[in-house]
Amino acid sequence: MADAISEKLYSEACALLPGGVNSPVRAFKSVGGTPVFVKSAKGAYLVGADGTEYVDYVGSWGPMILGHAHPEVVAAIAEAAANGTSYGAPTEGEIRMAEAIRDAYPHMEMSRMVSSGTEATMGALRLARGYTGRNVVVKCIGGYHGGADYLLVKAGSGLATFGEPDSAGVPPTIAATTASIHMNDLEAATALFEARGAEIAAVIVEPVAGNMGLVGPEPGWLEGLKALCEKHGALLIFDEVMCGFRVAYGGATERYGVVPHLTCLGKIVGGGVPAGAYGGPREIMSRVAPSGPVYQAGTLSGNPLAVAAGRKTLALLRAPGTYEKLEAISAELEAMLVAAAKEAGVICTVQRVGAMITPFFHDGPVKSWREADRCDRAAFGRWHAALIAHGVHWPPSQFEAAFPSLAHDSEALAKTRAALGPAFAAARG
Ligand code: KE4
Repeated sequence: MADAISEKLYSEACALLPGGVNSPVRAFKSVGGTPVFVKSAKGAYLVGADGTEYVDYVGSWGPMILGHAHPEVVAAIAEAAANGTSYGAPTEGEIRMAEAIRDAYPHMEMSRMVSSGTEATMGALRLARGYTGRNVVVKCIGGYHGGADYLLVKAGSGLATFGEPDSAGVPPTIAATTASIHMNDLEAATALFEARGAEIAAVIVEPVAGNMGLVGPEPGWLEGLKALCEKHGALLIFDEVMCGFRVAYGGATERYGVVPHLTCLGKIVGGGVPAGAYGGPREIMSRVAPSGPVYQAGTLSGNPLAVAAGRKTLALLRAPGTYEKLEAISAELEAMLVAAAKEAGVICTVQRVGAMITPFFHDGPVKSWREADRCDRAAFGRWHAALIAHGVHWPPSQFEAAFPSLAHDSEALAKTRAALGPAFAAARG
């Protein structure tokens, strides 16, 4: 239950913004109740409209890996802003940003900055279609890659069939160019390629999925997808918008050692300022306008504020010991969740890869949407409401990952631990 001020603000917002929000998941629709309106944030904490302090695990859905309002990131943004917020002309900073991306992801010899993860995946997929001359893209059921029409697609009646719109406004002819398979189902991927391989431009996957809840790649999944793409002349695209710079400095590619043909980045790459990027080998990226025929553009792409925030964030993440510290924090959170669920006698499978974590109210491992879809959504909703009531701001959906940060110190974790008891008691119903 949110505070009275958030309630009032929400009713005002609903008169002016669809669902009272500027992005659907923020509306708490899948968990019920009113969203907390945020007044400020610092480190591991949000301050709600009524002054209530929350330990925050949404972290702006991933960007705030350093914690909110990191003083060096804020200073970098302020310094850049004093020199102008956007020029619409090239800057040296964009070169240094592309170098920093290449240092983390060596296969990204060239990259193009954009202003969101959606733009990054749209750019990469148009490039894959332009590069291969093919039209079909393949995604995972339960995978999310932003709001492009052909990505808002649900699986057809059978597996590996072509998509049907998963949103109003998406023409069936567009949805039909997208095929869906279950994550970690290499058999389905192989069958699809054998049936339609010559038409497939790209497979786009979250190598570590966060948008069906946290689901990691089974051994051989990523390697198998790459082999299929190479065999059939398609491109493998890793959508690392969420897991990039989070599951390792070099993301899933560093963690699992599988190098895709193209990578999409977002969230952390902009340090909390709107930004995204896509990139890969020069041989592919040189097809992007103006050096090649694949058009893609953006007024604020690579703007000085995003570049300043992104470069400072990546520089701070390169500090020695960063990912060991993040791993220790995330492992402690995982242990707390497991212990509290056990203590309450609640069936809950906690899954984690690095600093991405989800408690699934499901008996047994979740390896794809097949299992995720069988979670007890009502139990998660009760659990989430109790966390909010006890000062912990957790992603408001069973099908999202939570994002511990480097700012989640022992005090923040202790406050979280104290809230988990009541939360799992509420989940038990
Ligand atoms: P944006 O256009 O929202 O910056 O990025 C789209 C996107 C692309 N790829 C992946 C793997 C993503 O997770 C996202 C966006 N993630 C959601 C969280 N599930 C953002 C939160 C929201 O939609 O408000």
